Amino acid sequence: MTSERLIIQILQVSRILTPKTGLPTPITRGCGLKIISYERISSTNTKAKTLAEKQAADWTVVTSEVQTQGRGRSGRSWKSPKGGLWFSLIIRPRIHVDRISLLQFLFANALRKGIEEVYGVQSEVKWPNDLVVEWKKLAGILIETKLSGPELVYAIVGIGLNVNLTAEQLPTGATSIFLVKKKRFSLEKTLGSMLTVLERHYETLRDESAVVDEWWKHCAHRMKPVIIETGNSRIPGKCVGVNPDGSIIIQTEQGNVTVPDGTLRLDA
Ligand code: BT5
Repeated sequence: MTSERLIIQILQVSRILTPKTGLPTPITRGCGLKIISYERISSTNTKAKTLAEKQAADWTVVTSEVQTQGRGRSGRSWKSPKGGLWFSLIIRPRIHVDRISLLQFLFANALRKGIEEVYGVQSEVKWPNDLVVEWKKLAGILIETKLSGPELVYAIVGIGLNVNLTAEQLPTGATSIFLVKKKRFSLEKTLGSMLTVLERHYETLRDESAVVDEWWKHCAHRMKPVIIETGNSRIPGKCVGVNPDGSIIIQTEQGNVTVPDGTLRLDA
């Protein structure tokens, strides 16, 4: 048997999200979290997508102890042995397609805060979707979306956080909460706490500049020399900002260049 359902749990989050004065519709309807847990599954993002297609509710969460085919961006793989938090949220925010990229900054901010509050670990954000501690990757986020014209139908927010993993279980250049704190945490309890923090941050999606400012304030490579590698080019320069559309701004000898996607390295 490759996948086994363990528990379906409802975690009632304490707050109902309400619209701020003057704004027409709430981003969410207010929600209880339904958590669907597996022992072993190919990818929580893939499973969440199937459930979203079957009209699963906003803030349904799919988690698995092990992923056999955990996914990163652009077909890369994500190592997911037992000991990490591997989960995906189905969200249906009422936002225009132009604002989808903000989700990546919003969830990175929320995850950074959750890691600080729940595990007592200070991390920084790294473009486009990582959480790092001293340049070692602690967590990654994979956001996949379905659109209908200018509307977002749903987004799957996949989060991989190395909690109790040892150095032998991790790829080079990665770290875990265990390696930083020298202690292990209950995955079940900390998932509940992390989800509460994520939900609390969700409403900040309304405020585009606050989301981007918060991200930039905690950016590991703010105003530092970096190299951005894209499919066919390598752009060295100083990182001088990010845009709400998810792109990064690099100051080069030829002027500022805006790069929509790629992999960032420090130019040591
Ligand atoms: C990411 O991709 O960082 C997004 C990772 C998202 C994983 C979650 S787990 C739950 C959900 N279900 C899924 O199937 N996926 C999501 P990217 O920026 O492309 O980084 C991928 C690269 O990170 C790999 O090529 C490795 O170099 C490295 N890597 C792989 N596993 C890692 C791990 N456990 N910790 C740190 N780095 C890792």
